[in-house]
Amino acid sequence: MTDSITIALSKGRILEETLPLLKEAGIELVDDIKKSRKLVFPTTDPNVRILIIRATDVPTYVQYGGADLGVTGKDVLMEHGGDGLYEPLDLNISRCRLMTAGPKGQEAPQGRVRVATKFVNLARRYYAAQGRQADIIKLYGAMELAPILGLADEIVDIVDTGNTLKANGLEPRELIEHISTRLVANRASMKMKHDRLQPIIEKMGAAVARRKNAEPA
Ligand code: PRT
Ligand code: MG
Repeated sequence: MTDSITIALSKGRILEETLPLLKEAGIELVDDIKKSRKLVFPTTDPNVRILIIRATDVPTYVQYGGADLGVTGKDVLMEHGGDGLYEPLDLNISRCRLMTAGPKGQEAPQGRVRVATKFVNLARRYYAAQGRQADIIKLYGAMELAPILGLADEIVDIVDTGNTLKANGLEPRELIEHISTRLVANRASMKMKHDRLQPIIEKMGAAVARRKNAEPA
């Protein structure tokens, strides 16, 4: 049905900041998600349902049309690649930086560098663009351990306060990209369901703008 809309949200830290923005677009969850084991949730709009899935799965669901809209980090989108996706809105939430990092006081090696990360595609592109030879080692978490245990010379990871790096004897080296959470849309849905999606995008955009205006200068 071209009238019903599915929105894929990332569980975890992004979710809490996303729900108020959706609410300002007139979409509210009916259930208490903390008490539920459901994956698909009805909303106060009978034509809108919400999926709550892993951040890294959001681009895939939206790309293949399993969801019309999605909310996920720019880091996840850069790693996934943009095929089949529009990115109509920067939600300006869960902001952080994607950086390289290594042992404190130590310089990156001159020749080949061993890099541990969960962002393998992104890291490969970054080091290639820098003209640096890199062996990329895929990890699924706790990247900070890799340099300590001699697995890698550097990591590519998300940095916010820098406390995690510091606590593990690492320091940030190069900034790869400023990251924030984005609204993405399926390309076919943007055409077929334009009249349904456009008002949601506009209202969320207005909610983001109101927050920006309320921020201290
Ligand atoms: O948990 P799961 O494996 O499913 O995925 P995830 O850990 O990527 O999800 P989640 O919910 O933790 O993060 C989702 C998104 O939040 C990311 O894709 C980023 O776009 C955004 N974000 C914002 C962050 C952070 N800030 C952040 N600080 N994601 C992760 N971190 C982690 C980082 O990996 C590191 O371990 O926090 C640590 C660094 O924080 P500081 O403050 O110590 O520097
Ligand atoms: Mg996590």
